[in-house]
Amino acid sequence: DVVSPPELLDASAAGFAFGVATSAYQVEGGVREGGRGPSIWDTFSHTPGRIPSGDTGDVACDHFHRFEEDFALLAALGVSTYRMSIAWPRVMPDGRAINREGLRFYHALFDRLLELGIEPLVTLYHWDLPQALEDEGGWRNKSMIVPAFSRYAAAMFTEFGPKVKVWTTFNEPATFVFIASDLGIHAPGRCSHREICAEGDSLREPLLIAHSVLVAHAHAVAALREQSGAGGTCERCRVGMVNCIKLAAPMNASRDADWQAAQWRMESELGIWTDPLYFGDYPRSVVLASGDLLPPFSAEERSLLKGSADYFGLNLYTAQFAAARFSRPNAADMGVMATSSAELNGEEGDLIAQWRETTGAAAGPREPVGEPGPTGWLFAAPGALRTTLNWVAQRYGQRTEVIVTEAGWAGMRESSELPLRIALDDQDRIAFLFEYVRAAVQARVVDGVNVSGFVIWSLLDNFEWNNGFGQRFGLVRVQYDDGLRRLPKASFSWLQRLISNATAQHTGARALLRRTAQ
Ligand code: PNW
Repeated sequence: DVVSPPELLDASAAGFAFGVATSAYQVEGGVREGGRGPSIWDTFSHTPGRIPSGDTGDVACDHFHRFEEDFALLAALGVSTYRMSIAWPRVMPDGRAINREGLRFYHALFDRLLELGIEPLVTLYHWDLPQALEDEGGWRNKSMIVPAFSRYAAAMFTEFGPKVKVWTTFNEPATFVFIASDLGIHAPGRCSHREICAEGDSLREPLLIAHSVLVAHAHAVAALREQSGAGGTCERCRVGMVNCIKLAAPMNASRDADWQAAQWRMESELGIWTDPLYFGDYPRSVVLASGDLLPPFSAEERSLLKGSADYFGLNLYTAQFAAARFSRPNAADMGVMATSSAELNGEEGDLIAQWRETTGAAAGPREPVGEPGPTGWLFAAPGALRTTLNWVAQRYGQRTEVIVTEAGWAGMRESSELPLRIALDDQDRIAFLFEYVRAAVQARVVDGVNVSGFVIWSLLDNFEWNNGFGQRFGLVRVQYDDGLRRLPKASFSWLQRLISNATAQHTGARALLRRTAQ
């Protein structure tokens, strides 16, 4: 019998926990209900000019009132996992004092998910910092924010530990640190102007924040470990961090320097977050290149950080080429560099410039890889997922569990001017997801990477940050101008079929094995 590729895909994807994702500010709405306090995203979206479309998350998908309906969609899809986030300002309006009403809202959500047999994968921080804490310096104020975040985390583990077993501390620090505090196009919108950056050096502040975020992660995980033992309130709980990367691909694959440039970008953009979780410290290349802009970890922090992830959460959307800007053969070998930025000048000084460029601080030559979509940044590059999964396994060990926590596509023909019939027939999203799931299957089955789950962004069209409601990532369309009606797209039915086939074949294969064994 010839097995057609889709069937093969179904069979091999059988072991994946499939899921879909959302985040609080992007879907909930109800920003002034249930005792919720303001977050930096409320402030940001209500500041004229910040979000070009003028959109805000005030109502968003109104998930706050419609979660029952949305969870019925999850059940119909057949996913085993639902990735979502808790809005810190909903459970702690000022970032510190508990709001019981907020807790009740999330209890209701988790109860319903568990009734449906769906495992919640819960992010503590998907960018919606309580405004009150921002007023005290936010992530720039390490001695304030680290204890505040770990108290919040500990309170959530205690409260929801019996219901939620898989936790994420942070979603994509790279995005909220560099995009928000450097480019200034995400909340709180810092440093879009040089004059508000310390010493006019736009990297100092993001690197200081990066450091605070990692230390806050380490302390939150320590709090979880105290509760996750036998008999603890968060018994058998697991925790990790979610990071994103645009895979860096060498522009000229036969040029060593381009491979080094690509590796450098992987280390400075992904390794900067994930090396500390596995090795207890930043990549050497990052430490050398950033000099005194990046605060070092104390010995205690290093030991808290090392081993602080039970799984590797990977958001992988796309890829970009990397090319060395230096003709000197070992220019990208950071081992030769001075350790303080003050010592760096001349050619080495250029490496700092390159570092800025590769971290997104300045626009640089970053040719996209793949097929363009409507967003400007998201090009379909399924091979990037397989390669990145292999990069992770090589660097952190083949047994490192990886969950693809996000992959998704904004549709080409989903704008509101087009007839619904066309907008709902999202064949481009199906093609994208098919290739990405297959890439993850190949990483697992062929390459032996320990990929355990595949979560699609997103269940619903939602508030796409600085792009407002214009970019639609949902498997389900939300009719913003027609009562927020939910309309499943073609990709919804496609995923439904994929999951039920995969499950059936998994069950079938197990039954067969049992019979053979007898
Ligand atoms: C993610 N990249 O951000 C976020 O986690 C979601 O909240 C968001 O809605 C989704 O992607 C779609 O944009 C990303 O440059 C931002 O590769 C940038 C990238 C990836 C993910």
